[in-house]
Amino acid sequence: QRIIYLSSTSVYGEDVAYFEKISEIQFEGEISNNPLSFKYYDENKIVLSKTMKEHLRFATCYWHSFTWPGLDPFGGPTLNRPWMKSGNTMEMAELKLEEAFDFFSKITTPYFCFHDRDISPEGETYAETQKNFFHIIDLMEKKMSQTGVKLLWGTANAFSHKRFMAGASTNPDPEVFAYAAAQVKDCMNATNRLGGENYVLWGGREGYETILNTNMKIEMENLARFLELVVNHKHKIGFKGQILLEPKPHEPTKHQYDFDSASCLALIRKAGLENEIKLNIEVNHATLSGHNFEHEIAYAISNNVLGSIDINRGDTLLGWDTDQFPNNAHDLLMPFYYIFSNGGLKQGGLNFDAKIRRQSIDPEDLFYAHIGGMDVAARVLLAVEKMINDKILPKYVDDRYSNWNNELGTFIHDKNNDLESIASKVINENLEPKPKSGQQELLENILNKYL
Ligand code: XLS
Ligand code: NI
Ligand code: NI
Repeated sequence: QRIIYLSSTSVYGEDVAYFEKISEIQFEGEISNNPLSFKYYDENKIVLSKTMKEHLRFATCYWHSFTWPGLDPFGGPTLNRPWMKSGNTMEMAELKLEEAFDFFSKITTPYFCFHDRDISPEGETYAETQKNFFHIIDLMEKKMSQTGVKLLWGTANAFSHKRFMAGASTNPDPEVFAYAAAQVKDCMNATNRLGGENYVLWGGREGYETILNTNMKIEMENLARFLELVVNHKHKIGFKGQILLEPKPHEPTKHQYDFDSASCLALIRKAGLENEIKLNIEVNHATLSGHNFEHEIAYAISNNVLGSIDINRGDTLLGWDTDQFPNNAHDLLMPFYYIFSNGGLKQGGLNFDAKIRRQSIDPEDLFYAHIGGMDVAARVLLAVEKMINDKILPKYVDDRYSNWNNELGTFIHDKNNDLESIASKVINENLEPKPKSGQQELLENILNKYL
């Protein structure tokens, strides 16, 4: 059921379907040799009392998969997509929408995510940009109801255009702040209209290159003000989704205020919005910040700010955001264990903020990439189910902290006590802590059996 859009026929002379040769991807199981089938992701399979589809909540992303043309710092586009042939025009935007929804349906991710600038081009003025955007949003609303594909989150791109070269909400020029505010307002309204379950803020250039020209205090106060405006707008329009902040340590800017989960939480607290904003944690951003993914997940869960996940991976030999599709089960095991033993993704999901390599130029490559990512996540979910049911890890952890339930633990937390009364216990009761093994190798060996 292809929608009739303004003008693609005038560009091609026919109705072109880029993914025409590929049909909907089916679960065929481990025995199948068909590369265009799922080996582990069986969307209706029940795991931990819900279907895989309900747990994993996969989303395809519009930007890396449909907007990025294969550029790298040394070379131009390699991906010769029909919707890129005549530049960033409205005709191309309509065609891209058509092809993107064809892909979403065939790969069977129940969700997608987009930036405002992925789906429609900028005009000469903001008013024209806005008109372009809402024209595509109208068509998108139709495609969503035709296909049943839902929106995990929307976001505004306030980092690509040169007006944002010194940041968006942290720009020294308030006109840039206002411009970003206009974009975010429109994108939140669109996300709300499309029934999006979250709205993401990724800073992009909310940081600085050199302190020589930077007033950090003003920049951080303005960023906090921006967060406050976003939350107020959410309530004004009655948006039911979660507002999420996405940490990233650097790239594009050298120092980013949203460096990691902890820095983001500090910003959220600076704005007094700890009950309003959660985090969208990305694997490759975690590793670039010098943490691993499980640390970022555990930090967010421990502080009740886990919102959603951008699921990709980096390359240990390359020091930048390679945004590759996940394919390493070991790296996902502990993060998924934390997530699914703490209530799962809830309103969040697993967004493939991941791109194929620039040499992967065939239509099938985009399918292989997503199939691999979905299969590895499904495999890890199955392993996590066993881990949770076996209850081995909690036994070790609970045991390690069990003395906190005893008299001394209670005494320390009693607000009537102070450093002096605690210290006097050491002398009066002759306390002499006995070191205990952390048993790391034993626990690592236990993990192995689940993979
Ligand atoms: C870039 C970010 C970006 C956000 C959305 O590194 O991951 O893709 O997810 O703006
Ligand atoms: Ni991301
Ligand atoms: Ni990334």
